[in-house]
Amino acid sequence: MGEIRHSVCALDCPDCCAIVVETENGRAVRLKGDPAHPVTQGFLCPKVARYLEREYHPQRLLHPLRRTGAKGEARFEKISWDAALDTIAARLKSAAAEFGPESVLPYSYGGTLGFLQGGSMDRRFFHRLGASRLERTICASAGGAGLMEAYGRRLGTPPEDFVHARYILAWGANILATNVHLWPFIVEARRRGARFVVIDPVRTKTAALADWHLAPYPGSDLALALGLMHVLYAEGLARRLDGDDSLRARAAEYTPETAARLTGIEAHDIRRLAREYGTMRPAVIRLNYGVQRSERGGRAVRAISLLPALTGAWQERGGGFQLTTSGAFQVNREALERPDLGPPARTVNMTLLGRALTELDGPPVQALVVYNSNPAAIAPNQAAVHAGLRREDLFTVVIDHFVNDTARFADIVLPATTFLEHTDLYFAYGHYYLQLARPAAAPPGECKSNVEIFRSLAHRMGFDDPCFDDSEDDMIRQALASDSPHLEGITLERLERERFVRLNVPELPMADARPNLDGAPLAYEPPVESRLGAGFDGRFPLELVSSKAHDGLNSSFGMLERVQAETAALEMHPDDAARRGIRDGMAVEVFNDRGSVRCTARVGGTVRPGVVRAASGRWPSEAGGANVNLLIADRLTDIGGGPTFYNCLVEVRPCGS
Ligand SMILES: Nc1nc2c(c(=O)[nH]1)N[C@H]1C(S)=C(S)[C@@H](COP(=O)(O)OP(=O)(O)OC[C@H]3O[C@@H](n4cnc5c(=O)[nH]c(N)nc54)[C@H](O)[C@@H]3O)O[C@H]1N2
Ligand SMILES: Nc1nc2c(c(=O)[nH]1)N[C@H]1C(S)=C(S)[C@@H](COP(=O)(O)OP(=O)(O)OC[C@H]3O[C@@H](n4cnc5c(=O)[nH]c(N)nc54)[C@H](O)[C@@H]3O)O[C@H]1N2
Ligand code: SF4
Ligand SMILES: [Mo]
Repeated sequence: MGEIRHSVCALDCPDCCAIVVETENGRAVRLKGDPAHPVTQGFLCPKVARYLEREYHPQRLLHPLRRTGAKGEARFEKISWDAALDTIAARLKSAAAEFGPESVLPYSYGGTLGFLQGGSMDRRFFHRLGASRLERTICASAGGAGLMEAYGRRLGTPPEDFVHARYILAWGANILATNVHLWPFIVEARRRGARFVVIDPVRTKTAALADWHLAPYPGSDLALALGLMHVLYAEGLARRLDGDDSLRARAAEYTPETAARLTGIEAHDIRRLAREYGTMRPAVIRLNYGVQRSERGGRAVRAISLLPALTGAWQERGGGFQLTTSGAFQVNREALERPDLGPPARTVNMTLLGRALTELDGPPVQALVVYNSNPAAIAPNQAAVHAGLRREDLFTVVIDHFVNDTARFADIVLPATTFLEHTDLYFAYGHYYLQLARPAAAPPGECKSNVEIFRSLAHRMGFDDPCFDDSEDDMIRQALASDSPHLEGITLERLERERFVRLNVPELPMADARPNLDGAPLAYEPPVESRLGAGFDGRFPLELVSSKAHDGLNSSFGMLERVQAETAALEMHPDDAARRGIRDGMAVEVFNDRGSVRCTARVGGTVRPGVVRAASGRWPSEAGGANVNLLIADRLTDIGGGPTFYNCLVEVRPCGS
């Protein structure tokens, strides 16, 4: 029996699990869920239960590398840290001198949800340099904007309270895959008599276990929400609220018959859903991020989030709505990120990276520093992203655990530590516990943490502001020094002792929120790239949904064979397959005017006719150079400037036909 350490899963997942790590001689040998954590409850998802396969994978990056081949070829030689950091500092300085500091672009996202490794020394570094500022929109900004429009805050029903619900609606939420620690609360609620309903265009594992599964057309949720409001108002199931005239008027337009035409859900099912939702109390909606990755996604979230305001569900324990809990973690981000260190700078939307690298001028992007993200795999408009990364005059640095698809294009690649190997402070977006983790295992090879790397780079650039000498603990204390009541009484010492501490968030976090009931912006129009839209003049009749994989997490597990197999599959309805001469297991080409990707057909009952589904997170390098993001436009959402991954029209044919 080895030594027991504690850690926190840093992956981009609402659950933010507390982990018990068994170690031997500095090496982690087993990971388990912490039984003391109220949401982790002693178990991990299958991905992270086996995380050590990734942690100690033979391809784990252990040393700094310098490119020796052409961009994209992934030919490198090993170099020292000194040589790597000197090169980077020299190239960033020369780009800033010749083109101005805004020619440097940082690119990072959710590789880790730790405050320190996710956004502290790195932000200070780029702010001080005067680099372009990245708008981090790739995941949740449309939904976030929808919620802010509706309530001005981003809080939701705590997961523990789902046990008190009598009606649970999982709306664009594949709980078993992406939020599995909510599941035990749902199981318990159902044991006590709750009804569990799923709204998802795909018959996911979660949908297959529901009491009722409704499959709307992708991107049509705003119409469905308005149809539900119509019935709630018409049948006296919605409260009379001040200032709701325009919302009532808007909802009046969306009769169940109109909503049925727009969503593909039968009018009588819309009536029944509204009646159940309006009468079985407490009712809670778990909305996840599936809905907002579409052209009307932000306003769809706004409309859905208003349903509990109409029925009064926010006022009931076990009722309400959860998209995210992240708005509660109001640490002192200014102190962590220090935007005051440099001049104001232009912003670049990360969803438009392909255009930023190939079209942006004044100044052009001359240096790109990527960490905590893998844009060559996960960004839309992949052809432009790859073309940009291939530019000979672009200097690219990638900091990662692996030579992933973006690193294949890099001039310098730096080896980073994983969450098991560094200190961090964690927020969650699916519960209200703030957590601290200390290193549980020794970093292999020469891996260094993001904090350490950006600290060294700052010194090499000659940035002598004292904040670049801050230790991890200094920064945790600065982050906790917030004036938010949510953080009152939470100190580093207390986190050290208790590891996870519940924020001071009221039991009914949204009971006093004042909803914005303006119905004017809520008109629904089908997405351009949808069966009712005008995209491609009907030449590509299938709607592609590239939602989250079970065994992978974004592209982070793309080196594992079972994830490669899962993400290579294209789910099709038997009628669509038969019409195209496609049988289960056949190699197929998925294509539109933007390109073509090879997949393996899985013919079955998970999708309705006209919809195909491929799990996201495949490594382009394992798929002939591109994944489904080659087919996906960089059209932005209605609000929030987010991507529209789940509105994509394609056609499918057998390979070689
Ligand atoms: N196993 C696993 N877990 C993950 C991730 C992962 O890659 N794998 N990724 C993490 C990340 S980054 C995030 S943001 C979260 C996301 O977590 P989720 O939002 O739960 O994941 P998604 O698969 O994006 O979307 C959820 C469901 O929405 C459905 N959907 C797609 N389009 C629509 C639509 O128009 N309307 C409706 N009603 N439903 C729709 C999809 O079919 C999918 O089943 O998960 C995190 N957890
Ligand atoms: N088609 C399609 N595209 C999608 C999505 C989809 O559902 N479908 N989902 C979108 C969403 S919701 C998201 S959030 C994005 C996710 O996209 P990304 O945020 O790019 O997520 P990953 O691809 O997993 O890349 C995270 C990277 O961070 C690295 N990393 C982890 N920890 C550390 C660390 O401490 N230091 C450093 N330096 N690196 C670290 C990992 O090794 C990994 O390579 O993808 C988006 N793209
Ligand atoms: S459920 Fe989410 S937070 Fe928990 S171990 Fe898995 S990926 Fe990490
Ligand atoms: Mo995400």
